[in-house]
Amino acid sequence: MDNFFYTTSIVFNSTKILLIMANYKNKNIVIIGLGITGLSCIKFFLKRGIIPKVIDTRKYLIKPIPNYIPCHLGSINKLWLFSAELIIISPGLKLKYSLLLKLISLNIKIISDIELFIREVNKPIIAITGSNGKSTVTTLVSKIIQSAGFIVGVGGNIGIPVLSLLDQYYQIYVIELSSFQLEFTYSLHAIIAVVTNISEDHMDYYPLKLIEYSSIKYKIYYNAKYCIINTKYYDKLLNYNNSYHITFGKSGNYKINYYNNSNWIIVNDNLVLSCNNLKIKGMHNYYNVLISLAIADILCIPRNISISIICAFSGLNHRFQVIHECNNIKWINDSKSTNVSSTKAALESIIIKNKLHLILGGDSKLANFSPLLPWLNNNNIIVYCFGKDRYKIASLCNTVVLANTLEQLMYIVASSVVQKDIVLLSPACASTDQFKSFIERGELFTKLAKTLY
Ligand code: UMA
Ligand code: ADP
Repeated sequence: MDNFFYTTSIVFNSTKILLIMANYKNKNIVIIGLGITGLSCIKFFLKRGIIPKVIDTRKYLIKPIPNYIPCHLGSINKLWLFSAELIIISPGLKLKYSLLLKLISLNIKIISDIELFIREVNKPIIAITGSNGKSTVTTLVSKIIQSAGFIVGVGGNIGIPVLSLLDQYYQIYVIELSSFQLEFTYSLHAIIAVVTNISEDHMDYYPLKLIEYSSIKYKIYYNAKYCIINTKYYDKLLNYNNSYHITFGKSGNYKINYYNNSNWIIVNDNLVLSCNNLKIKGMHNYYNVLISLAIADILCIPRNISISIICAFSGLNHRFQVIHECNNIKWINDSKSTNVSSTKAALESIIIKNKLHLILGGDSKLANFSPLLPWLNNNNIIVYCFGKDRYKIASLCNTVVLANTLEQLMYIVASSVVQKDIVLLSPACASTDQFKSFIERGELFTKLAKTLY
């Protein structure tokens, strides 16, 4: 088994793919949610000569739609739902469980845009989910595949609705999937599937908490040919018998070991690359590299290509990114940290020379912040909290600086920092209580860091 990555040649077009060319003609179809997903679904059906009904609980449209499409705004139109044959649900829309159960009991099919997409494509899909690291791995993997000469379609939760990928020719797809997208996806048969890691997130949405959330994430492995599995969870996943298993983590086929004063990427016990050669830093990012290399190896991409792309990759914006350095003070934007474990990963990656100014806050999604306790009560760390759940986080700290908004806090931070300090925005919360997205939050932090200091 050790050598199978290198002896198995994967010819993309020969991958066994279950093609379900669904026929939607004359069906009563309802799309719920009119964000970028809903709009891509409308386009999908109109192209096939089908006019769906559309619903959004918001009172306004983010983009105009043709006026011949029946459109219900401001609430859920239950009459439309109960008379539908097929419902396409957007990931940001959470229907009440009781309503979902009733619809399912009436044999009304509820699917995601991902399900629509899978039914249309006949090229291999690499599917990536997890609590953190999805976008980083999705980006790195697609860069490697592209450098190897393949035309790669990248989409999903990363911000590009998958249905928009149908407009062009691709040889392979790299798709990032959220738990909300996986929940209503049934026909996925990825050539390679990975769950990067599992930690608490979106606990406001899952009544059965982590068990429910993680079992939805693991759906990605059903019918996958190669399952890349974090050794931490391997025991729970032994029943995926019909696929090849490749493990990564502290141990496994792909692992990180400390050797000769440096962390090393090790593959099947062979030293492959010193982490000193990487631009992205932190153990969490080294794990992202392990996954990306494992995927590239399965695809038989020459190692020299994979390694040169991995070494050149400097990470994505808003993910643990130094955005300003002045007077020996570093400002780090980690606005994409929307849960506790990504903030923990950031804190574990920082070497504090003087003081760390840690900015937290936003919508916690019912998170438990206790894993951050060692940092919340550390004499070298000054904690600042803002946003909707600031008091919840503050209740765990001995001392804390509080303000309603990020902007107010930034004025206080800028007047307190001295040489060798680090300022870290790693909020551990969603941004949506005060911002359109993590991007807007990160951009405000960057602008204020550069103008106030
Ligand atoms: N909304 C309503 N009423 C509705 C429909 C939506 O109030 O009827 C609200 C939602 O609560 C949400 C917002 O509108 O706050 C957007 O929801 P949406 O389903 O319309 O979202 P889209 O614009 O289609 O974007 C979605 C994903 N958004 C969510 O899952 C919230 C995007 O992931 C994804 O990039 C896009 O589809 C393409 O696949 C974003 C995200 O935040 C980046 N994902 C979460 C995460 O990463 O933690 C899961
Ligand atoms: P996702 O798409 O899953 O949200 P991103 O790659 O966008 O993941 O990173 C989101 C946040 O998680 C950032 O703060 C980033 O620094 C952190 N992060 C990235 N990879 C990991 C990982 N493997 N484990 C923990 N945190 C991570």
